Amino acid sequence: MGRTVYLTTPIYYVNAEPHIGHSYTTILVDVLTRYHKMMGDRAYFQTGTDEHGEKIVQAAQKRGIEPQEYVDRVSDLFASTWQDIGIAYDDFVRTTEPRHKALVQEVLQRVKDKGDIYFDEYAGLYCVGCERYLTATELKDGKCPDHEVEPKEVKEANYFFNMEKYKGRLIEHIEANPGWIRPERFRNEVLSFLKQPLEPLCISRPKSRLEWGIELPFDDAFVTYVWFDALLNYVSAVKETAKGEDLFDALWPACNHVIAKDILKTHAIYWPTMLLAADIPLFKQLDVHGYWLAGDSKMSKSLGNVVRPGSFDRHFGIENLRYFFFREMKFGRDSSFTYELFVERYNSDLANGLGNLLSRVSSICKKNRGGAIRPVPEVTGAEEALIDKAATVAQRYPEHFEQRDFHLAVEEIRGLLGATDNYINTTAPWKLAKDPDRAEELDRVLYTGLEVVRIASILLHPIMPRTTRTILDYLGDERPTDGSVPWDQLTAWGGLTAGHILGDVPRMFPRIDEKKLEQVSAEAEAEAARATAEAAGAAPVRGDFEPIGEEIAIEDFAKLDLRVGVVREASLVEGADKLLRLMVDIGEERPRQVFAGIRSAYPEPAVLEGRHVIVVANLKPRKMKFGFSEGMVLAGGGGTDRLCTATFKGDLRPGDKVS
Ligand code: ME8
Repeated sequence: MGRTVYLTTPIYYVNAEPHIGHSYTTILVDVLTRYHKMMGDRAYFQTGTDEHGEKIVQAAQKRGIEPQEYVDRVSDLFASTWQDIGIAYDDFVRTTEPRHKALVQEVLQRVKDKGDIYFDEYAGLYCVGCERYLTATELKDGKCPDHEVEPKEVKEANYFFNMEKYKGRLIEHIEANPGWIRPERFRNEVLSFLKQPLEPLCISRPKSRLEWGIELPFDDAFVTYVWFDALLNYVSAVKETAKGEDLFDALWPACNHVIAKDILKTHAIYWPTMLLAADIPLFKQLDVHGYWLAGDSKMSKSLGNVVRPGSFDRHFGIENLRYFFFREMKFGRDSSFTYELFVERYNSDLANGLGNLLSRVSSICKKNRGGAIRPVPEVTGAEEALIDKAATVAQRYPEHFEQRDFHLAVEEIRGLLGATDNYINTTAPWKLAKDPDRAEELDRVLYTGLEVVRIASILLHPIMPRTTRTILDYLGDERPTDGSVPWDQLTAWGGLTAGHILGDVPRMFPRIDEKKLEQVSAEAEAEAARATAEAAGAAPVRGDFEPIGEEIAIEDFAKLDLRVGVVREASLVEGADKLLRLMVDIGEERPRQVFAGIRSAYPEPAVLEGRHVIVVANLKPRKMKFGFSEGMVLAGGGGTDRLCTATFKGDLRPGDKVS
């Protein structure tokens, strides 16, 4: 086993749905995790949601629901979005969980006992969007530069944490560890900020103003300020993981935070001073990236210019977005996100680049060699140049990843693919195929073209895991990329296996045309207009959540005649291992016969007898092998092991309408 790495994303506020900005950091950490695993390291990936604070309460109030119900809903949305787009995190922490609350209270007590927390009165300018007091120098035209709203003046008695006491030790640490905050620009920014005295950090909110938070262990009239609470997630969730393990000693020394620059101050000043006060060693690394911009502004829910990961995935494929992220953004700098730019990069690098190289070489191989990969041929100067280039790219790739120069790694892969494209154009295998005397040359060119695609797929694997797995399987390289095969071996020239027969060419990276681009951009604009109106205070025009499938109108729904049914008889169906035969009474002369695919959940069907269910009563009867099915019974959890019929609590009668 190589090194251990503990990678974290920020825990996101649940006042907004996940958008492309959050997705970037989460995808970045997912890619880093996969990269480390491929290199043979132990990588642990944690993300989660930040659920306390004023703006969460405001968001819940706006929807007329309790904060707990609201945070449950949006936290689930974050977790399911990450799962839907293939993010492989190890733990998802929520700040409303008992494991987290307990640690926050323990740390507060410890710091209080040390004398670093005191009670005082304070007046300042508070930005609810940032959930912190801003200093006058941070304002732009009197407004918060990130949220473009004027902060409000707040004056109240609260508990304060004496950050100034730890400033000297923090400066020493930053100076002694030049790479601790990366890129260097941000390190310098922090050092220059630390030249001024550090104002005490207000770490409480009186319950009279805000009840939604973790109660202070030493004063039950107050809750903990959301940042003092949130930052501790990085410790609480490894002290007690979701599986109940204590991984703190193993992981904490290897903790690498990844954030955007909006939360630099909280992570580079609040957090380390908190750790010093709590006698917890400092984290290992802070990596800070720039913003994805829409036009000139940071993409954010409050500014109403968001792009949602789920809808992006449906339109264009999430792995293509992952590629775009890594190709486009220089770590630490801002980058623009537009659909036009995405499509341009996709078409040139993936449709015309990697995809085209794979399909043109494959089709010549299939046409002239029956798809068979021949043994590694003798090489000439032209191939040697490519082999050297591939070796250099593979050798520098980990250096670029370690330095967070991801765009350079991608640039070099593009260079390798471009050089191979030129090589194919020059060697013209389609011409070689017509000349039987040049069979050996053809073998060499086909091998070289496909071997470069294989190596490029290994290199792109952390960025596009599913897509590259498809290509690697197609090329016959089924070796695992989990570190069990050393990196040098995976990327060494000659990995294609002689004798492998190519199957059907996977249809990769179809070109995206103008029409599709226009359609998606128009939808995105409409969505942005809706979100902007809502952010400006208008009542939600429609629910915040994206439609899961195709939307239907209320008139479509009204066509369904749903009725309460009571199961009178339930039995197995011979010769159908998924079905049960139910006789369901919906208040008609005789019960209806319904065949339902729920046998896996009810191996003893008699338990259903007497149960109230929902029946689709106006479904056209369907003739089946075993007789007519005269309706449908609704069940939840299809495709999972949680399958069960929908039922009622309450005194309903057969035939009652369900609406
Ligand atoms: O700040 N470009 O949560 P948050 C790039 N709860 N990254 C972006 C982005 C954009 N346009 N928009 C968001 C919080 N992000 C706190 C964190 S941690 C203890 C508490 C990403 O929901 C980026 O990682 O406002 C940024 O730092 C984070 O989302 C802010 O998420």
